[in-house]
Amino acid sequence: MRGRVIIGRMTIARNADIVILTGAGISKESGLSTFRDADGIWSTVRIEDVATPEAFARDPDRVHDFYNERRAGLQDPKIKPNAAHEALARLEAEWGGDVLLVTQNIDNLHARAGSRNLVHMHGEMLKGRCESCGFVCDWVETMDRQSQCPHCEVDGHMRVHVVWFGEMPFEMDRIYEALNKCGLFISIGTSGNVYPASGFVSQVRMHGTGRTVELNLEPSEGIVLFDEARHGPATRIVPDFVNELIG
Ligand code: BJW
Repeated sequence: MRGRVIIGRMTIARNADIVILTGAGISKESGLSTFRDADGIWSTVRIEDVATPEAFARDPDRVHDFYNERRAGLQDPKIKPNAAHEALARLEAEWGGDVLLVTQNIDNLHARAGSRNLVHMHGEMLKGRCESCGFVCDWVETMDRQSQCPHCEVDGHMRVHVVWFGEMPFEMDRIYEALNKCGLFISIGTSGNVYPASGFVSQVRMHGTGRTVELNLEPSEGIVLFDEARHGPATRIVPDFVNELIG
């Protein structure tokens, strides 16, 4: 069994490709809020007011303010990658197969921890996009209705480079291709409420051959679809699970 690792009821080849999906729970212990927990972001603002294209068309100032506050919060020196982000970067560096990290999070903590094979399927808070020419660029400052595109120089068409409800998440072809051929799918810190990410575990079960694991504070909506689960804070269960995989 030298080429394989046994985890619970699963046997994983040490060169199997891995796809990891992360959600807001992995960044909670770094000081960033989740969405649907009792103290989460959606307990203070309504989705319809800040996270749809219609909200932005109706009241751009409100939407800019919502992201300006979170953008500034993310750049607070106290907000740093935690042991879970770091463990996933170590897995990518040391595992024998490909590791693709797909995050729903719009923070930059995975990249700062050292993950490189990374897809931000819901975009990035520290980027802006011009709705006039499509140019995407780093954006660390406040954004407002007067902000100018650094590429086409048109005023007033910049928006935060994130995916709102009703919009298509990024790099879906690349993600489904990886899900269909992975040997292991790991879902971390996500409630499984938001499509299409919530469907990744079913995609692996129906179209792939991979085993499926949930690492979350508590059982998610889709818990019955996973072969294995570990429940507890990400900073404990993610490093423990990575140690089980790579020793
Ligand atoms: C811990 C922890 C600790 C806590 N340790 N764990 C009906 C009407 C209209 C639309 C739809 C509809 N039905 C379905 C849709 C589609 C819609 C959708 O899913 N809606 C549902 C709400 C019903 N989806 C979309 O519109 C998406 N696009 C789409 O579907 O395009 C069409 C298409 C795609 C693909 C193929 C074909 C067609 C776009 C969704 C965009 C989501 N955007 C947001 C905002 C992004 C920007 C921002 O951040 O402001 O993304 S919403 C928000 O939810 C954010 C998150 O990425 C996303 C997921 O949340 P997440 O990460 O799971 O957080 P929580 O809070 O829900 O869960 C945290 C978990 O962590 C919990 O389980 C805790 O227990 C746990 N936890 N502490 C470990 N210390």
